[in-house]
Amino acid sequence: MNDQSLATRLPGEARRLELLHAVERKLLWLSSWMIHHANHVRPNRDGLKVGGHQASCASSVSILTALYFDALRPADRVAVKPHAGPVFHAINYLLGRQTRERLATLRGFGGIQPYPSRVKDGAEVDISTGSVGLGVALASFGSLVQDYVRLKKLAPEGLPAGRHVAIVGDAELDEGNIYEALLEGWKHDIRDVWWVVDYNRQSLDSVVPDRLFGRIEGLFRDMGWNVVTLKYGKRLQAAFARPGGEALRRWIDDCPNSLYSALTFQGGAAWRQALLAALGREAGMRAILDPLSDDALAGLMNNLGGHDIETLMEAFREAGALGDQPTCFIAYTIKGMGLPFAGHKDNHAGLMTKEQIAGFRSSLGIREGREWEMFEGLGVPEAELRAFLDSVPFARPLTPHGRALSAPKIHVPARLPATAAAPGRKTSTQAAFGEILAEIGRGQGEFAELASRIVTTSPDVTVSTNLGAWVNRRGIFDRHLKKDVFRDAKLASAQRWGMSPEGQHVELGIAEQNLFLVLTALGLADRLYGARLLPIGTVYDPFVNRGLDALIYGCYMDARFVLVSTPSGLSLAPEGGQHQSVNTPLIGIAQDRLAAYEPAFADELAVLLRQALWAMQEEAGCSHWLRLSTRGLAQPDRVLDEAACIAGGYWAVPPEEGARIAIAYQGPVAPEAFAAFETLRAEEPRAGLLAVTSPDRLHAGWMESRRAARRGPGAAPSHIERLLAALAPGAGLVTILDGHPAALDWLGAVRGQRVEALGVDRFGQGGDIPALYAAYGLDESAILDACARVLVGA
Ligand SMILES: Cc1ncc(C[n+]2csc(CCOP(=O)(O)OP(=O)(O)O)c2C)c(N)n1
Ligand SMILES: [Mg+2]
Repeated sequence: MNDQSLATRLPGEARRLELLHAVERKLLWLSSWMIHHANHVRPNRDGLKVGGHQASCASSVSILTALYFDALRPADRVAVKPHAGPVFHAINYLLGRQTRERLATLRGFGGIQPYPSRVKDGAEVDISTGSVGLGVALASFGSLVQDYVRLKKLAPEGLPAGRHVAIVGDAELDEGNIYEALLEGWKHDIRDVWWVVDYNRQSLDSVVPDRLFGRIEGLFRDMGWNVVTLKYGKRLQAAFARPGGEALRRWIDDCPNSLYSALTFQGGAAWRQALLAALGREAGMRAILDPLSDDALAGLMNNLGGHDIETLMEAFREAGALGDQPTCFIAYTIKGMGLPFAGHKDNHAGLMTKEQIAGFRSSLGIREGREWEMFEGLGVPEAELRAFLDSVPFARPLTPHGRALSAPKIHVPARLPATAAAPGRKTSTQAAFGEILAEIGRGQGEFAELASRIVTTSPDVTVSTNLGAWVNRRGIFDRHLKKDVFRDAKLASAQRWGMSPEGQHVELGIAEQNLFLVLTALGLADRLYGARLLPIGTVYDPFVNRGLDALIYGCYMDARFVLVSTPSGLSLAPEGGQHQSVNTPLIGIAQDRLAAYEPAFADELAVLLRQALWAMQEEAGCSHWLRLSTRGLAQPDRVLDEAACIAGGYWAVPPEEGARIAIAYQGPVAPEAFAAFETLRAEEPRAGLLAVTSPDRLHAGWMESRRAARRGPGAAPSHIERLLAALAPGAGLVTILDGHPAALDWLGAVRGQRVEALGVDRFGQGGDIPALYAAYGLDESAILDACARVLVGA
């Protein structure tokens, strides 16, 4: 029987299944071949293993086939488990969204990334994955943001709502952030989210413990999720329906994960031996087993739900028809399914040998030299498969411009409202932040549009980071209207806590990873949901570390947000060492796509917050981080050099020609720096006082100008080079900040100057500011001592 006659004989749905099986085989081959090619065919110049995850890809091929070629719709947003990246690229190749040439670049310089990356692989990737657990959680928070945008009618007219789907490795469910996201998702009543667990019972190192999933399933149900377990495929189900079949089912159900994996690896003969030993005397069992060849028996035992396209399609369709309840599919799979190391516990990074891939190739009917060809070896007429691929619902364009949406910029007035603190009066950067935001929150005049697009979020530190007044004006977001019980009962409270779809603050529980994931989802709203939001998240500065991987992830995705971390450093004195951040200025320097600032005064903050809201919308912009403090400082009376403040620093007191020394300060230690400077000036009248607003921007500018200089002559000097040029070449520098001294001591390298670096390099402790600044060397006398040392060159 040739293919054509098969096509005409089978009714539509059955033929569709045939075509899906062809696609499934092609994806298994292409993902295996991409990895093989990268490791064994492409020249290797450094002898390093290139790597890749053939087994992990094979495990998810059927799930991805059923999703992409049947269940998904164009507006759906997907997070593909990191190690199935090659399958994802192969899918796009079949859908005409990836070129054959690019497939051959996997893991190469400028090529396809090992793990799907929005920024590097392009807009086909909805959600980057790689750090396990984060992409999964982002799928949930994406649905929250989609609701936020749609309920406020900010989404483009006619753009349909999509479902958020994550394909999840089972070991990802060991990551704590998954459960944080589940809890938060429950609180926000998220909907239309699917997590499809590729339940191969294997992680990187080994086999996942039995019974764990019973627990995990219960957890999902408790959080209001629908749980669909796909344990058996159609063939196994048919076997169970036969006499003796129940015993077979029981045996499989009781079989430890590690034994099942080992038998899968060993194949048909081992299966037969094990089954006969355990069940040989059960009535009907021989009738099931005996007619099957070893290969057919292995095929039957491997017919798990997650490898059975029909079972998967049915499950997705049924769940889709049920409504928008979040659903977790636990799809039983075999890691390495269809490959020589199927089921072997060490297969995570295993690669097929040249002989094995050659055998695999010929078993699929693919001729040598035609490995990349789309229709090679499928036994399906090309025209029919092409027509099928063209008809795939997900292949329909979401917009005429593809999957990447965009949204117009929001006007940011040239100047944000000033604080009420008059010159000479004390205020802190944190208080000023709350005040400025509250003023914007009035939404008056030129601030109306800006106010409507700012969305704030905070992990249970909304009030203590001074967002309270803003929240009182703009309300808390919830899909449902929830009254403020205290207010309705007329009980006095400074906070209004009513919730509604109009609210513009997303209140989170204390889970900093969730904060950064929500900021990430909000910060991609223009590209994912067609509406521009201006997200601002607040967190205590030390606890940036608690969510750091998610923050890095958000930056890697090029999400755009403003992070406000406050309070920071020893300056929050009585709170003690665990709340006193030390390393955050260094993170600010090191983190790509995040411009980190630490203003000292309210006027600087107003300029920098305005800059953040504007620059985060620019094509070549990035996210911004403002490290703030609760220490009240007397506000200066001056006209600020805004451009210099944005570029990272300005001379508070410019040095005079031939200056032998300068003090460079950052943040809330400004009064100590000013006081020491006054004393210093009595002896060194030409000395300068440098206000640093961002070691990160200064350093980035310096690096950039050095790179430009390496490219050729004519590179413009960086901002810090221009600033320091005012000093005599041999002048010394004293640097000081309430944070790690390494954030500023590099200033000495710009022109080869001697540096005395003051800062905090040990855990803090409780106390008041005078005691702590004295103990950690941040007070006036410590600065003057450092000036003396730098002047004498000791
Ligand atoms: C946060 C993080 N920790 C560790 C790793 C290294 N790692 C990569 S895959 C993996 C386990 C994968 O197991 P699973 O999620 O079950 O995927 P599959 O079995 O489908 O390959 C680990 C620990 C990582 N990518 N991210
Ligand atoms: Mg696994």
